[in-house]
Amino acid sequence: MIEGIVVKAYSGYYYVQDGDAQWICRLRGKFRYDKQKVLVGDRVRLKPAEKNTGVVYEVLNRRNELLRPPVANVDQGVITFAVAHPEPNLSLLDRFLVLAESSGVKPVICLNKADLLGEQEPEWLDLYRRIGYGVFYTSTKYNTGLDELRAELRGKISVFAGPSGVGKSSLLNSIKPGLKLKTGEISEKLKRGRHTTRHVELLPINGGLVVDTPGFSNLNLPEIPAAELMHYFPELAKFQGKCRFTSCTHNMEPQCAIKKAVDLGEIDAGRYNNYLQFLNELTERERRY
Ligand SMILES: Nc1nc2c(ncn2[C@@H]2O[C@H](COP(=O)(O)OP(=O)(O)OP(=O)(O)O)[C@@H](O)[C@H]2O)c(=O)[nH]1
Ligand SMILES: [Mg+2]
Ligand SMILES: [Zn+2]
Repeated sequence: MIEGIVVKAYSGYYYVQDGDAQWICRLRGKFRYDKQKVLVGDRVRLKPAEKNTGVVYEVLNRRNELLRPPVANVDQGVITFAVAHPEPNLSLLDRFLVLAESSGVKPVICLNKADLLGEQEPEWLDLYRRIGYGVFYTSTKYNTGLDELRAELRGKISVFAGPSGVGKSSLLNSIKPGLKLKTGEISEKLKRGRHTTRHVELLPINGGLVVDTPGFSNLNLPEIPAAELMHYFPELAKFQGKCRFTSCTHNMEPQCAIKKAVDLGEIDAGRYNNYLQFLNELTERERRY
């Protein structure tokens, strides 16, 4: 048996990477009966057949599983925004961060199109750095920050996510010349009414595997209990157990350690507002079901 990673799935064929070799596989019949899904990113055992074909016999345990895009065993999410065109939306960034944290995927933040602003990075970027997130400030025009980002991809499965037009595909093209992912102007994308990037595929880059995803501009919060939301805001999680009431949701309750920290400027008010907005959404959802 050979072990490898599913890098692509296409009309019933699974492309399994094992070092430099790629095996084009069918699934063993049992998968159909068990209704077991095989995802891009899965580690599988296969039995070789003729030439470079084979049959997948077994899927090894998954560490995690993303729904959108459907990828298993993701090490990190590179949440990408642009300095401008399109303007960064920090509420959407916080949504991506909550989604990644709750899926067991380490998020890092990439702010692209640095050339539109210059050397001085926007202040909010440092806020996220201080919270503890890895931050990359890049430009595919001036090739800034690309070496650092490239190094971060080594030995991992990374998913690039973020709104359409921020330059996810352009970044990957710059990191690995010859990749030739399609890129485009936002205006052209809107005209066509769809995104440039579509298929889910793990691309080998710099000793790592990377997924380029189509951008999206809205994102539902994951299915997490409202009471757990604070754990996905690392700077709020630190205050666990410090409020007067153990059931404190850090909203209206008196003697709340988090509200106090916001008043003192220890917690950023914008982040806290996004927390409250997400809390409200999750509470509404719990009321409906
Ligand atoms: N000024 C500037 N423009 C950039 C930079 N990187 C990419 N662009 C431009 O931004 C536009 C969108 O780039 P894409 O790479 O297609 O964006 P994307 O995030 O992959 O978009 P989707 O696939 O639709 O999600 C293109 O016109 C790029 O040339 C950059 O660093 N600076
Ligand atoms: Mg793209
Ligand atoms: Zn509280």
